[in-house]
Amino acid sequence: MNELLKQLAVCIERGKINKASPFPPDMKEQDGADELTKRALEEGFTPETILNQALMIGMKRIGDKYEAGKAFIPDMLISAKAMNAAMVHLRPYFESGAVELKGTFVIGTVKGDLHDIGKNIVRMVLTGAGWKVVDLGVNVTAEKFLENVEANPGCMVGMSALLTTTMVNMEGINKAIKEKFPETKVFVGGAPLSQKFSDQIGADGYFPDPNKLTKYLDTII
Ligand code: B1M
Repeated sequence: MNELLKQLAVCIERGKINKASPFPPDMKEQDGADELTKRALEEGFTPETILNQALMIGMKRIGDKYEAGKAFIPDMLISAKAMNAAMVHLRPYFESGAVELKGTFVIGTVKGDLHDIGKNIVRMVLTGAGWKVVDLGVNVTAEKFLENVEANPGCMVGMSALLTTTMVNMEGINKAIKEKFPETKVFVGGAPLSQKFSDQIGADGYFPDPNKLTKYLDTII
């Protein structure tokens, strides 16, 4: 792996936000996710490469450490902050897509779930691909989805979940949307999901990443 991307992955894993950040102490005075992402773009790495070959790798490592009992919630939080500092630089690239709008996409992380990094990336990529995105944030109830589907006739819906305990909430939300607005397409995504799960809850499809989602949406509009 390229040395710069390697270093950036370490910044995400260890929660090194920027040079000014005193945490972690052994990385004091070193560049953080902020500076290294900027440098990677300047050196010509694409936003997709930076995301997939550095940021996601760092996030996976901290998640694996947490699972193994070698890291704790504050560690995941500080990694998320470092990730957000990196995403500030990638956002304009992901969002600088078509100007003519293809339609409206309502997106949210489902009830009980506070993970929003993946959902935010999906929002940025969809915006860049020419969609008007209505982002409902995190911990979104069926009622809030319904209100926004009603307010955006003809929209499509995306639900995100990162927890096995919250992905189950998608079934009720999907059912509520389909009962009131049967024509509305509802898509799901998030690390613990699968196409099988999407089929089980009666959703219109599972997408492991935003690029596959946008490509598919282009085939159905
Ligand atoms: Co949490 N957490 N966390 N966490 N966290 C995970 C998800 C976990 C796998 C860690 C682990 O144990 N290895 C684990 C879940 C285990 C499980 O359910 N099987 C876990 C846990 C247990 C928890 C808590 C329960 C911990 C606790 O309190 N005991 C707690 C729950 C809080 C809650 O939500 N109610 C919790 C809290 C947190 C923080 C707040 C500290 C923080 C979130 C900060 C934030 O999001 N603002 C956090 C973090 C950072 C993680 C990890 C480390 C990273 C998640 C992430 O951002 N990934 C994560 C471990 C891991 O994933 N390796 C973990 C990067 C992101 C870009 O990927 O979200 O998958 P992802 O999005 C991708 C795709 O999935 C897809 O596109 C994105 C870009 O490619 N996608 C979609 C996502 N949504 C889509 C929607 C679509 C289409 C595609 O629409 C149709």
